[in-house]
Amino acid sequence: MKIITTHKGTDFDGLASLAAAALIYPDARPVLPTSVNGNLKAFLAIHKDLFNFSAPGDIDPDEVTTLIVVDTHSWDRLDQRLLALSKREDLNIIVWDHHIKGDMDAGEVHVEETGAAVTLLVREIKKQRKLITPIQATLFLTGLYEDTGSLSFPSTLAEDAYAAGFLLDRKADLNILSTFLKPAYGKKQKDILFDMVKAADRSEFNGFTMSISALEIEGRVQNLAMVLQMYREIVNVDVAFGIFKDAERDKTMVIGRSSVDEVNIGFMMRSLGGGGHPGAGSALLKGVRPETVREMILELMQGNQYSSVMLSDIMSYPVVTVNQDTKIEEVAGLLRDMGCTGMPVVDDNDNMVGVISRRDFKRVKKEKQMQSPVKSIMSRNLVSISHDKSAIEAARLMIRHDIGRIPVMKEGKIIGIITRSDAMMYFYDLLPD
Ligand SMILES: [Mn+2]
Repeated sequence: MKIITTHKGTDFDGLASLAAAALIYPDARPVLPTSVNGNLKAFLAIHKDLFNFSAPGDIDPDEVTTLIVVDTHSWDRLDQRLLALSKREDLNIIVWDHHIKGDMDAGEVHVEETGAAVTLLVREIKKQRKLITPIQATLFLTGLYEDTGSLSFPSTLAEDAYAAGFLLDRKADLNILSTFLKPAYGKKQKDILFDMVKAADRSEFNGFTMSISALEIEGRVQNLAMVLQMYREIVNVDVAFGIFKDAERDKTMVIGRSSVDEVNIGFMMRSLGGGGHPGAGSALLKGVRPETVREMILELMQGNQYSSVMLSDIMSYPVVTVNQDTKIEEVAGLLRDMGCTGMPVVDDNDNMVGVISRRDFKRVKKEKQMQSPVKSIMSRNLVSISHDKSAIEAARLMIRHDIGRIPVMKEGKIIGIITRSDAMMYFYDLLPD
């Protein structure tokens, strides 16, 4: 006998993955763990007859030849009545999961770090051209939205969005889905907020108030950003950070909110590998202790004391320059090897005397000209910008002179280069919520 099961305390992603796997393996019996989470009970109360789920007690472990597990692959997360299977050496195990960690020794493994496990199964259903009903599509999308915060969590991949698109195309019903999905501010969020407020600290930092709250959470919690926003208002500080440690997955979510110009959250979160804009941002860290994150935040706060961003913060460096006497042939090779479209040209004292870019090479008419010094074809149009200017000023210069790279100068020397992509990265992060 083949069976399919998922983790106990089953959530929508687990249930959706179970139902989806039942379509992929029609000869296997789907087994729903005895304990399921609260909002799933409400869903099952109405829909149970649609799915032919067995209870773990109905299964004789000795008869199981193949075990298909979805949305987990850790033995201790299975229903207790199925644990006897972990002793079986002849058992064929197939895994579909989006958690990287697990201790099941599977013969067939489909593990990818997608936002939801059901994404992997929906992709397979699509590939096999299986038909699904609108109700199945609705359940799958509910699981997908629950685990990805409606595609808003940083863990969301393009794959999740493709799966969501497919399910909407198969008539997933968003009205039904929103009835069963947890409200944005539910019991879990309330408990977390209360714990944060109970332990709240408040400190002064260079003229504004701030609070950092660190807390352990269990599993994925939606809308932590909203919880932090409420926390900031209740504790009444200018800047608030939440450090949420999910011990089980060994991941720490850092969320920041700021209402003062002096603290640019987007910058700080980018330094931690995340993103955001000046007022709000987040980062997801792996295997880092909350105390370390707190220290990192404090350190970043020290280095974050400016009201506007200077070019030196967003420019690219170090800059590769070429001497004006370098042969054109050599410069062409250099540009090709480095994959850049141009570079500044300097004299023997490192003063900028021009810029060479790919379009200047059109001036080369004869092969032997490749042996001439680069100064013979470089552009002498010296556009540069001082390091203390803003990104907006750099963008204006790029438009006015139709150039994509501007050397950034400090005391007459080139210290970096600002490119179109540097400027774009900056502006995109400035976009409001
Ligand atoms: Mn999941």
